[in-house]
Amino acid sequence: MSLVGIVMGSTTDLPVMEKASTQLREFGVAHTLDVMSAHRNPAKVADWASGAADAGYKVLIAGAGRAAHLPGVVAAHTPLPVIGVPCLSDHLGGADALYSIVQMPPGVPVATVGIDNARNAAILAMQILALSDADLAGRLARFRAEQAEKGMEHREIPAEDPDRGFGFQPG
Ligand code: AIR
Repeated sequence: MSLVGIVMGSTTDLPVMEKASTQLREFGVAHTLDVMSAHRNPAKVADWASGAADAGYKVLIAGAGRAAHLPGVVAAHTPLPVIGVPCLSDHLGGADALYSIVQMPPGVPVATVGIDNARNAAILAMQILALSDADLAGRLARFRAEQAEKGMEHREIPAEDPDRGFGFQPG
């Protein structure tokens, strides 16, 4: 059964939103990907979002660009937590979608990640799922440990060669 539902406003968003799917696959979390627009397919969006909890989803990820109303509309139709991904378009550097998604008025929140940061949306979804799933919590802990390992570098710089150590490529 799919635990995470990923939805996006257009196939244009697919290259970004696929990163959420890739990350969830790496975590071994079953999920679905759907494309539907909040203004081109409003009835379909309402239908999908209002049925999501009964369908077994636990978290929804919604990505859109420009006047990115999809995450807010999805959140309006479900009690499930919704994570919004502002997608970069060819105007305004993605700030249009970011502000649209992050500025939900009080009452119906959308947890918003950075512009095009669908990967973080998947990790956040995993963290929510891990609250009630010890196995997922273990996978998340391993992911954190691997990440910590990759992010560190240690070099010994001999005193007689003061230039070494600057501009090195971590290897
Ligand atoms: N969009 C589509 N319907 C509602 C919105 N906000 C967004 C898509 C995409 C952008 O408009 O999420 O990021 C351009 O979509 P398209 O289909 O015109 O290329």
